[in-house]
Amino acid sequence: MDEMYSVKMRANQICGGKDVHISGAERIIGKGDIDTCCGMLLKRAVYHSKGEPDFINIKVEKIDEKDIEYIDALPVTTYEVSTADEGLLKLEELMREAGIAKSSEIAGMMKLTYGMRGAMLVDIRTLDRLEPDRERGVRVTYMDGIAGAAGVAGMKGNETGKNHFREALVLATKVAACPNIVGELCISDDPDYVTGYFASRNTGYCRITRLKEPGDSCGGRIFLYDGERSDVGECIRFLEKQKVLVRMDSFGQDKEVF
Ligand code: WAQ
Ligand code: MG
Repeated sequence: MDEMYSVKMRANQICGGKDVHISGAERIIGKGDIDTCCGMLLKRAVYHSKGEPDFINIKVEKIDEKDIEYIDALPVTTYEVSTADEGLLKLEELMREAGIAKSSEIAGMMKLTYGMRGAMLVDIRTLDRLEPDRERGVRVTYMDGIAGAAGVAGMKGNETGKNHFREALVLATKVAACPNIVGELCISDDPDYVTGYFASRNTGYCRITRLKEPGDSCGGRIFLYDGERSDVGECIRFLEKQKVLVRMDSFGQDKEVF
């Protein structure tokens, strides 16, 4: 196997003295794809619909193949809804299905995620926020998808390599495999991407076709924690540090998507 590298991109804008997140991405690729990958991620940052970044950071790091955990992608279900309100109700219903009682309070917390680079980590019993840095949130890194015969996973998508669904499925699969995480809520902060999801080991990856109105740049993620406080550190370590490749093969090598 080719030597493996982690590539991370993040782009920020300085807005009234405050750092605002514009774009970020995580990849795990072979050595031969470093230049293509960096080029695509740079393009994605520079031409982002959230605005022009003041800073773009690309970090390339060699990783050891032995440290990578392989996980199968969550099964996917799509729920068609016609309004954002209907979508939010569906989101709450799915949370309850996953055994989360305080679903409407948690859905309401999505309003507080604006501008965060990472996700909120919320205790489902107390609704306490568990992220060490609440402005930044917890950022899941070191993951990518592999799609067998489709070649280097994730090089497909639009001209900047962005494929919302594929990247979200990779992230959600890693998060669902994390100890003590019982669910995840996500709404894109990209103004024109209105499909979001709820994901968990119980429900799989549940796409909801409308969770906000077009043109709205609000969005974010909440990871739902159920466990002892003493285990939060291990949970965050897995999210931030564990190297994961997600097998997307069950999606039948759909070259359009992957
Ligand atoms: N770790 C933690 N939080 C993240 C990460 C990460 N690696 N990446 C993004 N976030 C948070 C951050 O607050 C962003 O503002 C927010 O999530 C949204 O990120 O099936 O595109 O990259 O079609 O805009 C859902 C796809 C797409 C649904 C979600 O999210 C579908 C999307 P975005
Ligand atoms: Mg975004």
